[in-house]
Amino acid sequence: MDLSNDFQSWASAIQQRTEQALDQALPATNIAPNKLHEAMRYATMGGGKRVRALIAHAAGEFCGADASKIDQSAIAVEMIHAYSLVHDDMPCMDDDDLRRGKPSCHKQFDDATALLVGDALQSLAFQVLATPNLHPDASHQIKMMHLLAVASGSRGMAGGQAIDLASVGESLSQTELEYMHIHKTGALIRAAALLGAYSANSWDEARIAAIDHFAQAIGLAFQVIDDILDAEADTATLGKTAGKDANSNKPTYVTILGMAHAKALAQELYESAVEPLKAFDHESTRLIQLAQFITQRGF
Ligand code: GRG
Repeated sequence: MDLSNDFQSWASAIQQRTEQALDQALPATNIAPNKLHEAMRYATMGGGKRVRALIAHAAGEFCGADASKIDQSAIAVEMIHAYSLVHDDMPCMDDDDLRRGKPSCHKQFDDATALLVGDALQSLAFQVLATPNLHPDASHQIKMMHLLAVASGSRGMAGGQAIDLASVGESLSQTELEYMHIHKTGALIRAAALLGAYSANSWDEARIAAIDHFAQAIGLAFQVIDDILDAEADTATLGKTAGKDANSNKPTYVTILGMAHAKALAQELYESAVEPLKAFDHESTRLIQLAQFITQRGF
C-alpha cells in the first residue's frame, strides 16, 4: 500500500486518541462488577483497525468539527461495533474462537459474560452520546442518538445480522446480498460518517450529501473486501478465522461473483465513493485517502 506518510501518521494519531477516549469512558476493572468491566475492556481496547473512528474523524474534520467532540461519536460507534463482534462470535451465531488475534470474548470469559459485555457496551455507547452539552443544540444531540439507534437496531445492523443468519445455505442474488450488507455492516459505517459530520456546530448540506454518498459506497466496498480477504488471506493476517464464510456455506461476493469480479466491484465502489468529494478539492483529501486505505487492504 502506497499511502502517504501524512495519512499514516494522521491515522495512527486518531487510533491513539480513540484508545485514550475508550480508556476514559469504559468503567475501570477495580469497579464492581469487576469481571464484567474487565471483559468489556478486553473486547473493546487494544485491537481492531478503528476504521469507524477514522471515518468519523475524517468526516468530522471535513465539516469543521472539534476533534474532542468527534471522539465521543467515534467511541460510541466503536462500542457498538465491539458489542456486535462479541455477540457475532458466540456459539449461537458465528461460533468463532478467535477475534482480533486473541481468544474471542466468550472463550476468554464465558457465554453469559460475553452476552452482558454486548448489552453493557451498547448502553454505554448511548450514555456517551447523551453526555450533557456534547452539542450546543440539545435537539440536534437527540437526533444523533436517534441516528445511532436506527443504524444499530432491527432496521440496521441487528436486522442485517438476522438476514445473514437466515441466509446460511441459501443461494442469494447479488441484490439480496447487497441488501444484507447495507444493513449488517454498511449502516454502522454510514452512522460513523454522519455522526462525525454532525459533531460540528453547523454544517453545509452539500458536504453532508457527499459524506453520505461516500459512506454508503465505502461501507459496501468494505464488505466486498472483507469477503475477498476471507477467501485469500490467512488466519494470522486476519486475526480471525480465515475461510469462515465459505466453510459455513454463507453466500459472499466471491462465491456469487467470482474473485476477479469481486475485485472489480471493490474498485468501482471506491471510484463511486470519491466522485462527489472531488468537487471539494484538497479539503476532501483525507476522506479520499481513507477510501484508498479501506479498499486497498484487499489487494
Ligand atoms: C450480533 C447484532 C449483531 C451484529 C453482528 C458486524 C456484525 C454484525 C458481525 C461481524 C461479522 C463480520 C466478520 C462481518 C464482516 C465485516 C466486519 C464488520 C468485519 C469486522 O470489522 P473490522 O474489520 O474489525 O472493522 P476490527 O477488528 O478491525 O474492528
